[in-house]
Amino acid sequence: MKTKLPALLALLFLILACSMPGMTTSAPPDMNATQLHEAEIRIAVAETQTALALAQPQPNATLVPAADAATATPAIVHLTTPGEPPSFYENWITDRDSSSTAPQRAANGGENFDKNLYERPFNAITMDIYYPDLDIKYARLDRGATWVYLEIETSNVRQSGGMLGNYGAEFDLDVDGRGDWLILASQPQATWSTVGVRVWQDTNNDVGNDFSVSSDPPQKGNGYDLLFFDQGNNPDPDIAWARVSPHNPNFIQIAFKHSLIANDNTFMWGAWTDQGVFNPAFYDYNDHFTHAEAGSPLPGLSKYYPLKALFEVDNTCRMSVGFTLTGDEAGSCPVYVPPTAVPPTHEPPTPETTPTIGLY
Ligand SMILES: [Ca+2]
Ligand SMILES: [Ca+2]
Ligand SMILES: [Ca+2]
Ligand SMILES: [Ca+2]
Repeated sequence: MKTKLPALLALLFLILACSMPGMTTSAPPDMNATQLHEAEIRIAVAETQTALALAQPQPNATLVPAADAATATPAIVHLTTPGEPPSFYENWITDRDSSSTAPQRAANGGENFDKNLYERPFNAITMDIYYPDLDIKYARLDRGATWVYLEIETSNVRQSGGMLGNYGAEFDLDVDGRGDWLILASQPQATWSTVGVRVWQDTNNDVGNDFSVSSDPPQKGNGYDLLFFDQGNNPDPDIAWARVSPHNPNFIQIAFKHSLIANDNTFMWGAWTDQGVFNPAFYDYNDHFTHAEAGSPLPGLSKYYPLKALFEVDNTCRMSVGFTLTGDEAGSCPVYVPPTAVPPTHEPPTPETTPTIGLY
């Protein structure tokens, strides 16, 4: 037996060498049985470690395809950037400022759930957080040669600083009370950018359910169903932009190409901030939620107070562009005399106890 050991050693190491890339092919000539056993153990351990290593997820193997995919995504190349909005906007909407009633955990009017009008810049249930950057005070619009400019003036920047909600407007091109386009910009930055800017379209005219503007849950349709423009991802990457006004940190400015709305010059529009639900497929919210589900920001409506499923949202009544508002249009703002005068200082009528015409 002992005389055959060198031959066996040579054969074993030859086999192992063939199965272990990188292993030396030369076996020590004077290795005894104990040394041979130790060598076998070391080789077995090495093989096990190699097998375990191969069985581990290969970080580089998984990261490389992701990196390749990212590299393969075509970069968005912008050709046209908005200029400066006008110093005077052709169209104005006023909205209630709830900063003064926030300590009472209440909206300062401007809420009519049954007519799709909300004043809810608060968190749900406790209503102990008031978001001044979600509280619209004014909204303005102006049509330029290429761009339509919007400016949304909020009560203030968020307590933690900045404008951290989603800001935009809804457009009803055929004045039937059903919104046709919705633009919302998330957390706009200091300079014009398409990052966070999205445009939705309602392609089957079911925003508003059976009765436009008026609350008639349950919602049967799919609301805004087409994400038409997603942060520059569109054949035209320059359709819609947003920024914080360089002149005021609590003003949001949005610019979109007039061609987005087929250069329409007679339409209705209203402004939105939407953080809590932020789901265009649920528009109109007063069709998706019942009043009881949505809650109310008005303590006087004890049946519904406080805010529940519909929260951290504000919108305005709708103003006309290209024609004189009569006040009878669905979702219309009340008609003032003169209509573009300084915002009224009188107290508004009590919501939901007076005709809609006086609410805004
Ligand atoms: Ca408001
Ligand atoms: Ca419409
Ligand atoms: Ca409706
Ligand atoms: Ca739809």
